Amino acid sequence: MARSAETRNTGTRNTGTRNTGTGSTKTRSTGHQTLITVAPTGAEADKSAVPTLPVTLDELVVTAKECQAAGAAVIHVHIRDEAARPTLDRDRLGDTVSALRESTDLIVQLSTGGAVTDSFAARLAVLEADPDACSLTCGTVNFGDDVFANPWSFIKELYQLTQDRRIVPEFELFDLGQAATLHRLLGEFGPPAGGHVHCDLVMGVPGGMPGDVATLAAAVAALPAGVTWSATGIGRTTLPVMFGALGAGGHLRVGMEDTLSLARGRPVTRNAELVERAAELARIAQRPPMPAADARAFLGVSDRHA
Ligand code: KMH
Ligand code: ZN
Repeated sequence: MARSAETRNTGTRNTGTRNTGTGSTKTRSTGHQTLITVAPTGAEADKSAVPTLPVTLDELVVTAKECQAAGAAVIHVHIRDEAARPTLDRDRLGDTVSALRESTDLIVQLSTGGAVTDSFAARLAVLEADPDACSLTCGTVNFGDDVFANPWSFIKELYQLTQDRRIVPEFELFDLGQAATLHRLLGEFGPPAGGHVHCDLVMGVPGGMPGDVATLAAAVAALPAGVTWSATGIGRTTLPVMFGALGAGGHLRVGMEDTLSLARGRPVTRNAELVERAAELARIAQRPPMPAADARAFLGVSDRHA
């Protein structure tokens, strides 16, 4: 395999050194800042039960601006239709990418996970909206009472499309075995667009890996050498995962896709509350939020504003 160095697990991570198999080794200081991604909407929460969930384009843009001001650099986007149901409508996705680019500097990462009911074809077609980045989940996982399907055939097709279109993937891992699939993907198909591998550990999904510090450490140890990673804990696992990730040199994803409470009896009213809390903890950890411009260089996202 061409990328044996990439896929070898050397146990050294979070050093800020990238060597992702592009043929050049670049050293970047990454450990002194925290990349904060906001996932404001998701596909699961119900607007009628959570009226503060941003579901319209206007609501999403307002949320994005507030979250950028609070310290977010990336926005992980799911969109909704007129009835606030999840959709992968091509035109709506395109309008969303344009509006977010016009009104913020955030890196626009579209979800290719969609909802558990979305077809593989519709999920692949998300890339036609030409986002800066997209999520790419590295395996199938039980998802509450449902199944979030990501067979190898889909993963590799999606990955090659991201390479063709120069869209930077973020590798989402919901379970430890998905790290093995990430090794296989990089080994067989080479580095992603932008040359850098960044993962997001999505922890605490019922059916996926638990959201605790021991599992976080095991997941990080299973990643390919030289990658960077964020973590998010669903629901009550939000805080343990956030504290663990900050302590281990990782980055953070927060947002109403993942948690709807700040504490028992304190519902989230604005995504920015979650970003503000993450940013404050990052500052306490002496790793302040990474500005969007730095995040572009860090993730290898080209500046499509130019
Ligand atoms: N909504 C979940 C089924 C992603 O955005 O890529 C999948 C998900 C992952 O949220
Ligand atoms: Zn998502």
